[in-house]
Amino acid sequence: MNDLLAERISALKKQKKAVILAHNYQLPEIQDIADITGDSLELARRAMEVKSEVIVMCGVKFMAEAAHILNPERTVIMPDSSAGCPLADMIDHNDVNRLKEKYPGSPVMCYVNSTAEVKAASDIACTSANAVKIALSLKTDLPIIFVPDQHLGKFVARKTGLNIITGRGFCPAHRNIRAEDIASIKARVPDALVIAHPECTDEVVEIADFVCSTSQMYKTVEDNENTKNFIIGTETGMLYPLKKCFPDRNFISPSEDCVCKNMKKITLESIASALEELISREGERHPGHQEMCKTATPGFAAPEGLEIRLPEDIRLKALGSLKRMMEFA
Ligand code: CIZ
Repeated sequence: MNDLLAERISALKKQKKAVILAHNYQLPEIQDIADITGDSLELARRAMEVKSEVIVMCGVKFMAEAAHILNPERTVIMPDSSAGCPLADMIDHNDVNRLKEKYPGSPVMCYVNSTAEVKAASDIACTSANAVKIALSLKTDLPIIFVPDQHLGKFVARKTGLNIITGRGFCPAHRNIRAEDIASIKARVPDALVIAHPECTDEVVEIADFVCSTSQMYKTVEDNENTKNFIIGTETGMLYPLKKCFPDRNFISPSEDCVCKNMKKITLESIASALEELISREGERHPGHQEMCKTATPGFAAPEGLEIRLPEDIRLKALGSLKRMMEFA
């Protein structure tokens, strides 16, 4: 069944000159058919290099927005546009503006897991892979405003010693990882090293041997060549690419509940249907769509609800934050 769908997607991809980008947290079968996999930083970077007409973003909405912001001449679609990020939606640009009023002159750093409006209201974006480096580069005596993730913000504050005012957001999936579950696995597998994502709670981060982004987890496993067992404190999807890369190691998830339901909304069926819908609508124009599509492929109209496209003023302001971040990529 999956093989048939994969073949169908491959033919549709050729027909539509599409490239498939998939986040590390996607279902295994999606990672297997993707042209590019990685964390949000890698996906954003690779989206900028893409020459294909269509980018199919298999991730959550802020990732598709980032691909569009960085690459407006491509058509960016999401196979399921209801795949949002609860963390990103915990703050809006009004909250950022209120913080700016409260801390005048303070630089605003936003985690890439944020809406385009929040990025547009911020000075610089960051991912968990470069947040520490970016915070240190800000060279300010004022407090740094960090939104929306409180746990990543606190992690950066601890690592840098900087005064960081954090938002109150959190990732509901990472909150399901509990320090006591890690401790009970360690009791059974005492040699296991704990690698945790900085979106985890403070208690988990405290007992972890390493705290890093998903892309940095590969390097951590590689560097610890004599270790067989690793407890991976992040979304369970990450175990699949780690096992693929290091088949001789064991990766243990501390919680079966550390699952991002939004990431799992994208299926092979939804990718095939999205591409089919694009093809069937080719050449059509929806009323009022022409203006929105003026940077898209000529003669091409992406179905409403599938294509991610932002008002140009927001896109340009958010581009500033993302471009400044890319200098640290
Ligand atoms: O930055 C990302 O892609 C996320 C959400 C996690 C990570 O560290 O890779």
